[in-house]
Amino acid sequence: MLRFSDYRPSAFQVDHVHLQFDLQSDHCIVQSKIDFTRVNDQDASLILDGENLELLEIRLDGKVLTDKDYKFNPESLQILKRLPEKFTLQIATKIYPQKNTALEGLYESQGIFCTQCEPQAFRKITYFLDRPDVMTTYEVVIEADEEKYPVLLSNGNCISKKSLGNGRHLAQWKDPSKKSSYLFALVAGDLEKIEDTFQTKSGRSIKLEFYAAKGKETQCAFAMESLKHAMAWDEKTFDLEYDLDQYLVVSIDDFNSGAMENKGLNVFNSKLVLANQDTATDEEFEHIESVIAHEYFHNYSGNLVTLRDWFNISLKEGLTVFRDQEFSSDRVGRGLKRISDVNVLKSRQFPEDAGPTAHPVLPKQGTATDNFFSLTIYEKGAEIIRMIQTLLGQKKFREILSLYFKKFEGQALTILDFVKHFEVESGYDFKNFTNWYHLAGTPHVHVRTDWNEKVGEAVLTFEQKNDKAPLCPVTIPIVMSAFVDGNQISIPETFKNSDGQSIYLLKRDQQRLVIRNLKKLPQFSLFQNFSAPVILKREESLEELLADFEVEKIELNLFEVSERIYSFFISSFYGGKSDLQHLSQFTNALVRKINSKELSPGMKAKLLEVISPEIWAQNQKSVEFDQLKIAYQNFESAFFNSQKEYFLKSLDFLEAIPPVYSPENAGKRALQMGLLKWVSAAREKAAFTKLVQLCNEALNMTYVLKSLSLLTQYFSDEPEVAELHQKFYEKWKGNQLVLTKWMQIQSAASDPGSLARIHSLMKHPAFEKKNPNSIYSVLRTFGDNVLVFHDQKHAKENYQFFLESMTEIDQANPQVAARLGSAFNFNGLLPGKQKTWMKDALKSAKTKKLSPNTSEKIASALGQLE
Ligand code: HT7
Ligand code: ZN
Repeated sequence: MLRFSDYRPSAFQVDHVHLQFDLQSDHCIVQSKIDFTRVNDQDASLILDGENLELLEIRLDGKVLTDKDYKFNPESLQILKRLPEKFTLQIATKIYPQKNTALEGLYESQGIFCTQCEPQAFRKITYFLDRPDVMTTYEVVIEADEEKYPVLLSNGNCISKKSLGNGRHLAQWKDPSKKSSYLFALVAGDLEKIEDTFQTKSGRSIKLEFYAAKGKETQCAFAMESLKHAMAWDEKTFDLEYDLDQYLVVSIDDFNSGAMENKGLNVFNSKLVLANQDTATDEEFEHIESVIAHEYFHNYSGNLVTLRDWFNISLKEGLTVFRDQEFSSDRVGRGLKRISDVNVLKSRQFPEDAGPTAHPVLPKQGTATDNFFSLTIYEKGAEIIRMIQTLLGQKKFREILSLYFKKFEGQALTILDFVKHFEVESGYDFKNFTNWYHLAGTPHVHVRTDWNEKVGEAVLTFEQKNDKAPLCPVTIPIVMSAFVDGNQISIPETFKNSDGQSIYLLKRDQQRLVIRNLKKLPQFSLFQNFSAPVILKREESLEELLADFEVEKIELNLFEVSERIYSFFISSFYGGKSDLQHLSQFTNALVRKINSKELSPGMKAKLLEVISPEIWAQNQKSVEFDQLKIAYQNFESAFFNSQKEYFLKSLDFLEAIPPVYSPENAGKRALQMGLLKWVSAAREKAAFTKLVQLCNEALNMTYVLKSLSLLTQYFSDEPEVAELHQKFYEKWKGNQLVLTKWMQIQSAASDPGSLARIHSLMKHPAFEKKNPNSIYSVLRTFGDNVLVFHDQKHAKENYQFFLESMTEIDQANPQVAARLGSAFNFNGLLPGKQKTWMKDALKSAKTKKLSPNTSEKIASALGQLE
């Protein structure tokens, strides 16, 4: 078990490291030369991390060590000899990248060598002090076959390249910046590139290069533009200029996660860097822009100011997510971006925080460091940073953050150092606030409004409760305003941040806010822009919500009002009732909003989205998912029928929007397809015709994929749908990225034959057993599809099949297998039978030989059910 409290500073510092890689057809020899200095603890011996390494030789200050001088086991290498103050170790090891299916350390993907060292896989390459607080400079020599691997890359600058005359060549790279070992990278392959430059604020010219397998490099053009936007944004917003002379990005097909911010040499999952109009959807363009920015922003938040240890990972991840969210807000629109970020938080992070693997943003312990890369660390971590911004106001916050990067460059910090910096610079007391970092679980905030007409007094009663941390209140900033007859009134007990927002602080379990001298009960707008990551329960009637829907001006809050209205209807259909009168009142108001000019098309599309089952379920104690599925179906047809004519008329479009991606075009397309979804959900013939037409004729992947997805979801019985699938497959047979999306829409559909379809997808030639994208697109989509996965009729088989697949994948790739564990987040809500079936499937999985990553996920899922 890893424990936060076990942290000790390293007794040795690394002054410099030189690495030599000899890449051969079935192995690689790695020779390291590491200069050490003892920095404290005169008696400590040197213990280096290493995993699955074949040790060939060790030299201390040039002299070969004998096996009496050192001790090694599968996890470490200890030097037993007394070490001087300063010394150099040379270590030769042999590794097998071609056999590396875990995709950690050095591995080969489709003929390209590449590395993934975060968090602790540098130790799979060579023996080292593989911990983020050991930062040093690197020099790297790569030798490989000249024809097969003409491109040889590492961090920093290429200082020489030469042919060795025997069919092999070498390249030498030097990284002038000190970095942690998790940021080391090497790539070798037959790659092509596109190039550009970025002129920094101070006038330096930075060389930008994107590499991909031959023929695919032109698909990096959008990502290149995104990078330039991100570089300019970080200069403008935080006065952060890129520090090296070049910035390289490589696209790789087999990659466990989205991308990696290695210093000066990012490695990207090809799905997050390759895009063109024919093959990528609007959502993907948006996602690519934000991930390119995220990895670039890590250059400061992570690489230059790094983390002391892996418990503090949110220091860089939470902060970098916050930074990429802010960047994307400026690119695509603040309101829409906030809606989609809050949606990720509510539909994915909240379930994680309520599920078996719930943990604080600053965890105290863990089994597998890999499992720390959670939605909680990333998304909740970003929300905590956002609350700090809310408390101080954006201007002040940005000044202090900018200072943080300057002050701590080259250092390894903790989250509490970060908060301390804000405390010192702002004078704000964050003492109680830091509980957000230490507690697991999402606080539920209950708000009641009481109105005493006689004395003209309104009382807001707030209560916070967190099942995972009872009796531990957190400081919750509630950004709020109140209106009487449309005029804003001032609210007592609030303070204003530097942006002029009024903030009420909920610090205790229960608080009352009394507003006196009123003629009328005000209309309150609470938690503006989702000012704290809480589950809000407001005692309010559908009438009140419908009234709010008419007047709410903040996009995020308007969306949330619509979400709560949808929730009301789903609950009544789930309870076997329907409320058609209110439904038509809502859809009339919705149609008015869609027809008006006050909202953007993208925002109108958002209002057409029904609350997701994952979010709806959050206020329940137990859920019969099959009944919930029926409730959704019944609601969908009632919703359509209440505006049948309007929806049918909305189909009069084919593709009037230019196919090119832009946030505006994306919003317009989203609205068209949002309307078409409702007609499809009612299984109207007109929708079918339209979808087939779009599928056959549209020039843009957003239309094609969305149409095929709606056809699969609502018209799977029509023989034409199978033909369209076949046609799609034939057309895109050579393009694995497109086929991954194609498999995903099939896996996401919720008709009764789901498991059979998952089986056949996994046998389909499009499914690549060892490719993480393939696995995620089929299995993770299936496991996270709550209405299908937990359906009573099929749950038993679903669970068994899912866990068998998970444990099989674990043999080859533990990180990917463990990530499938998100399927267990709803276990706490399952009805009795499903609980038993899930327990049985988990127990049988537990008997297999599992990696620490997967075993931790399975054990906690089981623990929650027992
Ligand atoms: N910092 C990167 C994390 C990452 C990762 C973590 C575990 C296993 C594989 C991984 N690949 C990349 C990505 C990021 O947050 O920017
Ligand atoms: Zn990151």
